[in-house]
Amino acid sequence: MIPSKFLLSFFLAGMIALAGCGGQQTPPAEQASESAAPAAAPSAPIDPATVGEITGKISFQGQAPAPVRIRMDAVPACTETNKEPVFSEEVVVNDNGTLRNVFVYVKDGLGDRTFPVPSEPVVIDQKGCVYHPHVLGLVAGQKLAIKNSDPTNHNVHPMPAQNREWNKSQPPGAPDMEEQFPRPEIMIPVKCNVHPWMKAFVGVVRHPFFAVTDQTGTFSLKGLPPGEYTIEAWHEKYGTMEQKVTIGPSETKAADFTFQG
Ligand SMILES: [Cu+2]
Repeated sequence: MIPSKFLLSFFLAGMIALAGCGGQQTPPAEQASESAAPAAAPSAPIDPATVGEITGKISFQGQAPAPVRIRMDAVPACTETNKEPVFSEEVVVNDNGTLRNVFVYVKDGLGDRTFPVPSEPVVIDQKGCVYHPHVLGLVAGQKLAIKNSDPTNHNVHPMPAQNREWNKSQPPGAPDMEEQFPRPEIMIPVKCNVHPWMKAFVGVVRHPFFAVTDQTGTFSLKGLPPGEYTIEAWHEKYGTMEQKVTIGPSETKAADFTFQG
């Protein structure tokens, strides 16, 4: 006697075959999930209850280079704004032995998560023929508002590799320029075609986890979901360093870097 289970599966197989012949194009289950995967894999939502933080200090080791004074005496419109001598910001070693103007960001580990672009612009000002700030970060697509606070003409000229290059003149009193960089890029140098000493660097990332070190030489990347991250620290003269940091739910971990002078 043929077991009834066998008969049942035989019957079901026949039904499926018939359904297939009847033109009802129902793909097998595995195939369906496979083909839907790329589009349907939504970025895992970030649970605010379990987010953590990566903090760190960017130390400088070695002999700090002597400050380099910027000579702009030939341009009165630049000097009259600056009551004090102006020094290059290429290397700024803080009093506590840390390094300023280091761009620190999550290089890897966020998977396919997407993040909203902040509606507030990031502001860069040209004042005393110096860019303020010298190093800044943006989310890809976020607006960059460029001010000219000087009584002289500037020519803003970003030189990206991944984004579109442009250069635009901004006369004194002109309204702020609003620009954006749609693609992530570490880092975009910005120069002024009129004043050769003017330099700034813009870091463009696709998420909000970045920071620029100030006079404390420290950084903090808050609101990170638990995970394993690659953190990169970039400096315009000393290059890049990276390290892996794993944070568990609600954990704070340190990622310190030391740049060699
Ligand atoms: Cu200029």
